[in-house]
Amino acid sequence: MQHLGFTRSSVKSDHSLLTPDTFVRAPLPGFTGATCIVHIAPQLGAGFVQYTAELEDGGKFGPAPSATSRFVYVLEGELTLTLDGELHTLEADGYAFLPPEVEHTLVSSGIARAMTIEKVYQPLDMEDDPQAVVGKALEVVSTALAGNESVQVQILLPEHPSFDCAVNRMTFQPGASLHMVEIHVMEHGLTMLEGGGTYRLGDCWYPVLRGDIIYMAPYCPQWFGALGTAPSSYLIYKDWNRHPLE
Ligand code: UGY
Ligand code: MN
Repeated sequence: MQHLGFTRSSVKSDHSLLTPDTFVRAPLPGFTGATCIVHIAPQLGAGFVQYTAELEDGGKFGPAPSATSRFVYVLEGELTLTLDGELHTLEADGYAFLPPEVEHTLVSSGIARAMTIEKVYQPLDMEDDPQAVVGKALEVVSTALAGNESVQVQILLPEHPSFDCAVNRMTFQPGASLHMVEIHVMEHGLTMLEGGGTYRLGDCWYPVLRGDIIYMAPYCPQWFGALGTAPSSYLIYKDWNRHPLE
């Protein structure tokens, strides 16, 4: 469809907003019956990769690159994860964290879409590697952000120093917002899961909706206010638990 050159997508030095009308699909090595949209990558300045895998019935993930952890969050459909000889069914809002070099397969039953985040794992001298995690986001306990009950956070990965990243689901009631403009060393990969509102990124304010992806570089000023009549939720990745010089 011709949009006369208009899109909400925007790529700036400290942030990117990527909207579905600009997504370009491409194969990744080892995937079968699947195509991927790489939203965020080192080519954008990020220390991680975030992509949507779109799978046909029986479509299969390829291996994660070596020394790399993989986080998978099912957006639509159903994936079967084989891990340590056990089968796990991941339905919508189901997720898994797979530490580096952990043998696994991920196969779709029917059409499925999954958000995937991969990063080279940063070990800590004093810690063993992190454990694999399989969970259902909607069953994870939620807590109010900074005492504000209208902004809830679900922490999807264990709060243990062996984990070098965090992935949270945040839910805002209509009209709720982050209580401050955040500026921090961590970078973010964000997926709008439902609803929408206004995202401040750097010195720009954007309307954002379900399906949009945002990259925030370290120190990118950020703020979100939810609009509409139903809650807004997003999945948000950040590097975590590591010294910036390591
Ligand atoms: O965890 C975070 O830094 C989160 N509050 N950031 C954000 O929502 N943009
Ligand atoms: Mn933040």
